[in-house]
Amino acid sequence: MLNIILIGAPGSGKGTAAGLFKVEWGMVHLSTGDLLRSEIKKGSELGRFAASFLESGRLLPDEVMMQIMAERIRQPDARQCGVLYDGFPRTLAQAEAFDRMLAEHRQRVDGALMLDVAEEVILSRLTARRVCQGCGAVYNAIDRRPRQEGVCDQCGGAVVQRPDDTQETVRRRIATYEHDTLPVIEHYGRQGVLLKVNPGRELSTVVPAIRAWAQGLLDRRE
Ligand code: G5P
Ligand code: MG
Repeated sequence: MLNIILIGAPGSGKGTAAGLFKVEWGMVHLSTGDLLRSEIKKGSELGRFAASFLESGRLLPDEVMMQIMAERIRQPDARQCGVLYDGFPRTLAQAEAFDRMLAEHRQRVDGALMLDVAEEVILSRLTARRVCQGCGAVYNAIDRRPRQEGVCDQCGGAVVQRPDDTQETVRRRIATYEHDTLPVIEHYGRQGVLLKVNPGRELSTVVPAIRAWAQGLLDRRE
C-alpha cells in the first residue's frame, strides 16, 4: 500500500496527473477539493461550512481537514489500494499531523510529487478550465473539450466552470499556496521522498521521469 502526495499550485495539473496515474498505478485518487465540492453540492453541514472558504480561495482550518481525512482514510478503498492524495496536505501543520496519522496505521508518505508550473501558464489555464460535476473529470475550453459541449465523456455529467476559477480568486489561491504550501514541499524534501518536475505547458514531457520514480517506489513496496 503506497501513499503518494501530489503538490502544486492551483492549476498546476494535480487532478490531470492523478487521472492519468491512478489507473496506471492502481491507486485511489483522493482530491480534498473534489471531496469538499461534492459536500457543497449535497448541501451537507460540512458543505455549508466549506462553501465560503472555497469561493474566496482560503484554506479550511487544519483541524477540520484532519478530521475529514481521518474518516476518509478509514474507508475500505483507501485501506486496500494505494492512495494518490491531491491537494492534501497543504500546510505544514497538516503534513506533520498526517505523518502521525499514517504512523498509527503503520504507514508513511512514500512519495511526494511536486508539479512546478509557471504562474503565467496557471492563469491562462484556470480561466479556461471546465470540470465534470459528476465524476470530477477535468477539461479545458481551448484544447481538451468534451466530445459533446457541456457533457462529460466519462459519466455524462454536466461539465461546468468552477466558481473559484475567476482571475481574482485564482490570484488569492496562488498567494495562499506560496505562503502555506511551500513549507510542505520543504518538509518532504527533508524526508527524502520528494520528486520535483517542471512540466512547462505539457505534463506529457515529464511523464517518463514520473513513471521511473514511481516504479522505484512500487518495487520497494513489493
Ligand atoms: P483544489 O480543488 O485542490 P487547487 O487550487 O489546489 O484546488 P486545482 O485548481 O484543482 O488546484 P489542479 O488540480 O492542479 O488545480 O489542476 P488541473 O485541474 O489538473 O488542471 C488545470 C487546467 O489545466 C485544466 O483545464 C487542465 O485540462 C489543464 N491542464 C493540466 N495539465 C495540462 C497539460 O499538461 N497540458 C494542457 N494543455 N493542459 C493541461 O482546492 C480548492 C479549495 O478547496 C479547499 C481550499 O479552499 C481550496 O482553495 N481545500 C483545502 N483547504 C484546506 N486544506 C486542504 N488540504 C484543502 N484542500 C482543498
Ligand atoms: Mg484539482
